[in-house]
Amino acid sequence: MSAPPVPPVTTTVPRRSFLKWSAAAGGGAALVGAGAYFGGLPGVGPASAATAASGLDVDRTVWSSCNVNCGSRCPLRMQVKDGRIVRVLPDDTGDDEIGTQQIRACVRGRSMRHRIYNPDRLKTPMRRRPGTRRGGGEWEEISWEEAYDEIASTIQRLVKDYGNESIYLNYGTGTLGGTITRSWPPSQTPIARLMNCVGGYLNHYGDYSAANIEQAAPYTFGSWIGSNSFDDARNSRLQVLFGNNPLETRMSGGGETFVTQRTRQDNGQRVIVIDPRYTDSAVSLADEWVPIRPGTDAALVAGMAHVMISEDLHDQDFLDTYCVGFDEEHLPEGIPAGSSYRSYILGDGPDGTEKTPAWAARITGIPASTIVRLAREIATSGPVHITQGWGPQRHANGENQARSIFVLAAMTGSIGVPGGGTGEREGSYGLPMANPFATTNPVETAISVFGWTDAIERGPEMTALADGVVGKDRLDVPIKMIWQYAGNALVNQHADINRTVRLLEDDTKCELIVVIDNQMTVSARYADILLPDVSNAEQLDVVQQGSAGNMGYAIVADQVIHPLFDCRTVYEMCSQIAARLGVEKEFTEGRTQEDWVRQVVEDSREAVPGLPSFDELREMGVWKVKGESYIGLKDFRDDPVANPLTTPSGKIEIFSDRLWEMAKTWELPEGDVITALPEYVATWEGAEEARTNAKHPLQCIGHHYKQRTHSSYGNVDWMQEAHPQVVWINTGDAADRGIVNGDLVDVFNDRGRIRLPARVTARIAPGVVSVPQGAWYTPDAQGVDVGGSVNTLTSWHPTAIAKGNAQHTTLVEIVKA
Ligand SMILES: Nc1nc2c(c(=O)[nH]1)N[C@H]1C(S)=C(S)[C@@H](COP(=O)(O)OP(=O)(O)OC[C@H]3O[C@@H](n4cnc5c(=O)[nH]c(N)nc54)[C@H](O)[C@@H]3O)O[C@H]1N2
Ligand SMILES: Nc1nc2c(c(=O)[nH]1)N[C@H]1C(S)=C(S)[C@@H](COP(=O)(O)OP(=O)(O)OC[C@H]3O[C@@H](n4cnc5c(=O)[nH]c(N)nc54)[C@H](O)[C@@H]3O)O[C@H]1N2
Ligand code: SF4
Ligand SMILES: [Mo]
Repeated sequence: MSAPPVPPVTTTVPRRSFLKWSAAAGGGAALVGAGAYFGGLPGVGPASAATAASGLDVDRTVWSSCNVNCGSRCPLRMQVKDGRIVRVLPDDTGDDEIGTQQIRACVRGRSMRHRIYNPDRLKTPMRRRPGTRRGGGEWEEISWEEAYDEIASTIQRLVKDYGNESIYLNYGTGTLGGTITRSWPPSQTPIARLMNCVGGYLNHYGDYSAANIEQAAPYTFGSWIGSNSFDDARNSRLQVLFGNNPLETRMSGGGETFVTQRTRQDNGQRVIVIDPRYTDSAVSLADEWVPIRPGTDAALVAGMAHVMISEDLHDQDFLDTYCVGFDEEHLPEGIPAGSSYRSYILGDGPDGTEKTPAWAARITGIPASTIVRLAREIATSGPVHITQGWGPQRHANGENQARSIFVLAAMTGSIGVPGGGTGEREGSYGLPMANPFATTNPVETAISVFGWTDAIERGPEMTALADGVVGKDRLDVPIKMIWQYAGNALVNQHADINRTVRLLEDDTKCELIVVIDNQMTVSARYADILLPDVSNAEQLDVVQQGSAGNMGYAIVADQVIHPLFDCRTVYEMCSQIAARLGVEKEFTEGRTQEDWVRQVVEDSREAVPGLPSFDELREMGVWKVKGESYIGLKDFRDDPVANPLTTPSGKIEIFSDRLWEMAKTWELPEGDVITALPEYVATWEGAEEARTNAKHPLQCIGHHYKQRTHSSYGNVDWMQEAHPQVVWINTGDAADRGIVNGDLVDVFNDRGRIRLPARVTARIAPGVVSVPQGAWYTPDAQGVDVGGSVNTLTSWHPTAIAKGNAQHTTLVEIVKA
């Protein structure tokens, strides 16, 4: 039997290349960024006249940016007085038109000073005091030279004893916006460049954001192709958002928050939001909110498909021409009868169950009459601007959740046309900026982004068929060293924190953990060596844009102030370690950080017509260009023969032959399944189990929240005050438990217990609670996490295909504390 298909690896084609969905920058690029650079600290940035732009008495105003991973990316103008940042102002270039809009920073970016000057700032290199427990909080200050020596000699020892695959670069997106300072994808980080000079490191594929949809999409579409960009909703009468909350997850005033609201305002399309929560996006955009039980979108789609098929409302021509597996006439060869989606819906498949609206209603919690009405409206308003966020896929059945929404897009014939959509997350215009700093990893072995704790615990037991190891049938060695640069996934952002912490406390397993951060984060507590990085206001970089509809932009974020304390740049750290490993020349190529930044801009000018020179860009701060709207799969729709998809059939695969094979060959834990069709699958700790689990009957999700970008900004006083950490609970569920708004409550399951105030609200579906993700794990003496991190409750259990994170699939109970 031939080797089973493995999930496509995303290490070589980073996911953030989604941002380059649309092709090249349009000709005749309009130059709209014309802000002034008022810079000039002696020895910091180029010298020019001091200006007081805001009326505040300041020495100068310097362009910087906010580089965290919120999907947006905002220029910031930082005002300096006596060497200290005293005020942070937003972009003042562009206008209020889509494509040239101002990129106004959100409340987090505006509070940046409180992150830069935070009491948690790391000041000097530190080492866990020898002989003490990892995570015990006992540190000794060491010199940079000692830190470099110890790291370099340990790398040499581990490479010799275990090989390069024992060294892992953990996920971290704290400086995602940077280029030389970029912390993800691992292949583009300075740490990767360093490790590649000495033989490489163990790769990961996927990311915590979208692991499941990324691996699922290729089975349907051949690759990740994105849905139509949000500005394209202007061509639609109806927009449907499945678990997509741009008003909170794309908060930049120059990003999707602006684009969605402005498009709705101009065009007046009807908007339906399907989400367990009445989100900020639903509040501002939606005509209708459809509360759904988490993890049940595939059942909702099936129920709607039943209505469409019964009433002949679906686009049969589209399905016949462009798709495989919708009906029996279009199944791949050799597949048994009854395997089509139509048969699944009508009860002619192996399970013999008709997926009626009443069937779907029982699972989703949405009334059958609503499902019928939605199906009719969605089927007859075409094309429908249809997108999903990444909430639906961050579930135990996340791959099928994602794929089912693609089927809805196909059944309505909305794919590849203006005003339509593929059902994926919205696409967005992006500039194909070059990155001459990135190098290639000689090691090809990769694990899923979510699999690293397993790789520490039982590395050599992990295989391709059971654990999704790629590039090898089985890992040779466990992880022995972790680099955690600008990330908090070592503890706080990974699942089941109590279990992770127990694993990390054993330093005979993973022998060296190096954390490079600028705050004493939850992950930093578990370092052996802690290296204090500068903030991005303390160094120069070129910053890549975030999602902003059909606008592209680039920022030169200048050095605003001198490094605080004894902090150093990651470029310097890596150069120094490289020197000790005998590869300094290979690492630096004789260049300074500024040389590299200049090179990035220079090398990008060919692919990005109109991009100013580095010096011009530095003056301007931000450069914007209006691009085209993105229409996912337009070429394929226009001519499916000339432009086939990269699926085996060249078509949209509603039934996937490859998944059919994998279902037979992959070794899955009891209860986990892979299905060739995007069926609704009841999973561990899912909606079905909630009904029968007397101990933990509530479904707990963890939405992305305004206070923070993940854990970043979580220690900022202003943000804590503006948007406190609370658990959302439905009014009825609260009443059943004697809980009133503001009560301190315990949320718990067998993995852990957190304590935080309750937000009693009708804005969340009954039976569902949401603990905004990213709060800082803070166990008290009894082990109760009084910081309220949802990952104290979540599970390590990976998803079936992607082996990804299912951090929105968790059952809990709540009591008054
Ligand atoms: N339960 C649950 N867990 C989740 C999620 C969920 O929905 N639910 N979401 C997941 C997702 S989508 C993601 S992307 C991950 C995010 O997980 P991470 O990528 O770990 O994101 P952050 O928590 O923001 O951590 C970024 C770190 O970078 C640091 N940092 C910021 N700026 C700098 C800098 O200039 N230099 C250095 N060296 N460090 C810097 C910050 O202090 C912070 O510690 O979390 C995942 N975890
Ligand atoms: N303010 C802020 N913005 C952020 C971030 C942040 O931490 N804070 N993180 C950024 C990052 S890295 C990422 S990856 C994105 C994450 O973006 P998403 O993954 O899209 O964000 P989530 O809040 O996890 O989920 C979106 C919505 O899905 C809903 N949802 C959960 N489960 C289901 C389900 O089963 N079905 C349906 N229909 N809906 C469901 C949630 O209630 C939520 O409103 O956000 C980015 N933007
Ligand atoms: S957190 Fe995101 S939206 Fe807010 S300022 Fe930073 S980049 Fe902009
Ligand atoms: Mo993410």
